Amino acid sequence: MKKYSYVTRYEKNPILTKEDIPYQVETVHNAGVTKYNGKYIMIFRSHLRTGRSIIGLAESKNGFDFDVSEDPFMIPSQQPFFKDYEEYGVEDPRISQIGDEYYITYSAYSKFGVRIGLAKTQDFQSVERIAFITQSDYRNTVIFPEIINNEYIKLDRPHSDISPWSIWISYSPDLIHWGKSKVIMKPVIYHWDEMKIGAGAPPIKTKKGWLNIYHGVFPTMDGSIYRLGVALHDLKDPSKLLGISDEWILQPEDPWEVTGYVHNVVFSCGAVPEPNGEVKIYWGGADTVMCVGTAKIDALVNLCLSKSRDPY
Ligand code: BMA
Repeated sequence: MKKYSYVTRYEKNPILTKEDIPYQVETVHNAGVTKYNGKYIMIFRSHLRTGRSIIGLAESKNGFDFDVSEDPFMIPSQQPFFKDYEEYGVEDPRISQIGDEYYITYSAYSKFGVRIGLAKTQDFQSVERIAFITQSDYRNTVIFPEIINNEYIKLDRPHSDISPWSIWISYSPDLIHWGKSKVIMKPVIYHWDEMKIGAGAPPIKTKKGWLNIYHGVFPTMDGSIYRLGVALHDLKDPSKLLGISDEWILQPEDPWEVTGYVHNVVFSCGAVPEPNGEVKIYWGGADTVMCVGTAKIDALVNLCLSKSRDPY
């Protein structure tokens, strides 16, 4: 039978489970991944038995076999101010390299809601908090890995009852002060991502546009299904959507994606483009384990352009 798959799963998935972690955790999922010094660095979320999350670090020579660091990489901050907004945990990190700096966006949970923290590192040994770059209730924030028209650009996903879980764009001169925000993409009824959408990996530059690997949620009588899809943003004006694939590229199918801490979830925070035209896509399976697969960047771009739905 012909296989209609855009993403080829790595045959040895899952690539990281809680058994691989040298400290006590219950899950390993939703990791940001980047290349640093010729290696792949993964920073992943883990639930503790308190139900709160921390972020660990692993590294790899080939992007498939990862060694985990002895200690967590980010735990809720004890610094004044940051402390107030991270008390309930740090989640779902994404990494964007701009020049020599690696910027990390993460969800910070506290009794005041969930907002997005921005931190930076140059060596993945120490990490410095910069600012919170949203109020609450925001998640799924990615920063474009390039300054465009003299501005930093981010996508994020505020929630409101009138316009639930849509993707917005904002601009900043310094990564701290953000403005000119506008909505660019919404979940649309009777499509695979009709309930919620959110940017996944930081956008990847291609010849035809910025490729945004995002997640879409579909409600069923058996709960929600988290899948991955793709959208293409204009290179010079990323607020302009050139195409949004009306088909998902990955859905929960392997046993560790279908069953786990939260069943029926594939959720990506990181993808690494390779010189051979492929992209390694990393995703959390059922909020429990880490998985990886490869896709052809051209095929994903063509999918956005050839089977497109309207942005809202
Ligand atoms: C979202 C976030 C993600 C998680 C997903 C599925 O709301 O909490 O971190 O992977 O739900 O549970």
